[in-house]
Amino acid sequence: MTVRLLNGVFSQVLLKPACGCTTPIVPVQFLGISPFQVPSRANFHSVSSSDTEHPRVLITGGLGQLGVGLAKLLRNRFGKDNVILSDIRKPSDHVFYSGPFIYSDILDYKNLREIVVNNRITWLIHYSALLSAVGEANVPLARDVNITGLHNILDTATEHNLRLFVPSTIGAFGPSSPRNPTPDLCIQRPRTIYGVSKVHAELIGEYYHYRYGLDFRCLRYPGIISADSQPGRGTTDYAVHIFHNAMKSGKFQCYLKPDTRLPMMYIDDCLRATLEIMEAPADSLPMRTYNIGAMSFTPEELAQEIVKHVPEFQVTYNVDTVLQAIADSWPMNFDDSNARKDWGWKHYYDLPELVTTMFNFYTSESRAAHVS
Ligand code: VAH
Repeated sequence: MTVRLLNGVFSQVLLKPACGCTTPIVPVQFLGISPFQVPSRANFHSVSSSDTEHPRVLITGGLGQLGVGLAKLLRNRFGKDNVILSDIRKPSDHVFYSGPFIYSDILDYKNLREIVVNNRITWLIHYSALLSAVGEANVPLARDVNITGLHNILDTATEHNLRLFVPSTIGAFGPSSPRNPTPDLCIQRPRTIYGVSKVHAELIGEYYHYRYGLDFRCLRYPGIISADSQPGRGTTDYAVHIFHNAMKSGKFQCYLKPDTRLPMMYIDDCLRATLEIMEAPADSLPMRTYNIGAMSFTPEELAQEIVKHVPEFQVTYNVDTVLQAIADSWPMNFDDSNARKDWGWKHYYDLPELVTTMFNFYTSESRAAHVS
C-alpha cells in the first residue's frame, strides 16, 4: 500500500492486479458491513462483462425530490445493484426494498471515501443541498452542506476519477442577470445563499475539470414538478402543492403573485436530461454547465390550465414577501439553446401535458386508494 499526494489529497493508491485487468484489488480492511457492499468473498476477477460496462452510481441526498426517481431510471438502464441511493435519513420500505441504499453524510469525508471505495463507484450524482427557501431560513447549515459538503464530494471524485454530476439552478442567477431570456453565460449575482453556493459549485467544478481533468457535468434545473415526491422547500414548490390541493380541496392559496413568471419542468424531462448529459461523449460538451428549459408559466396561467380539469378550482393569493423577492430575482425564461445544440437536449412536456400527466397520476392514485 503506498500513500502519495494526489492533487493535494493524500490517497491510498490501490494495487493493480498483475493480470492487468482494470478491476483494482481492494484491500480487505476496506470491505464494509452494509448488505449491499461487495461481500468479502467476492473475487474481483470474476466480475461479468455487463457489470464492468455499466457505471457504478452513487446518489447523495437520495431521499429528496429527485433521487428516488433518478435511481429508478438509472437502475432500469444499468441494473438494480449498480445504483446506490444514499442519504442521512431512513428510507421508506418501498425505497429500501427497491435497491441498494446506504447512509451517507457528505460532511463526513472519510465515510464518503469509504463508500466510493467499498462499492467501486464510478459515477457520483450529488443531490444533497438546501434549496432557496429553507437555505434562507438556515444560512450556516446551507453554507456547510452546499459548500463544505461539495468540497468533500469534489475531492473524493477527483481522487477516484469519478464522473461527477452536480445540479445547479435558475437560482444561480440574480436581479442583474438578463431575465427574459437568461443565457448560459451572463452576470450571476444571486441574492440567496443557495444561489451563491450553486454559482460556487459551477465555478469550482469547472476549475477541477480544467485543472485536474475531473469529469464534472452540471445542469441548471428550473423548478421541477413531480407527483409522487415532495419538493425540498424551495421557492417554486407552489407549482407542486397546487395540484395536491386542487385534488383534495379544490382550493389553493398561492404565496407568489399571480403574474410571477418562472421556468418550470416536469420531473421526467429533468431526470432524462440528467442521464443524457451523464452519457454524453466528453467531446460533445464544449461547456460543463448548461441551462435546460421546458416551459415557463405564472401561477395564474397554471391555475387556468388546472381549471380545465377541475372546473370548480379556486386560487387565492397571500404573497410571502421573502419568496416573492427571490422569485423576482430569478429568470423568467431560460435560454437553453447550447444544451439543444451541443448534446441534443429537448423537452417533451409543455404546460398542457404537464397538467394532464399530474392529474392522471392523482386520479390513478386516488382510484387505487378507493380500490384498496
Ligand atoms: C427552489 N426548487 O425553488 C428549487 C429550485 C429552481 C428552483 O432550485 O429553490
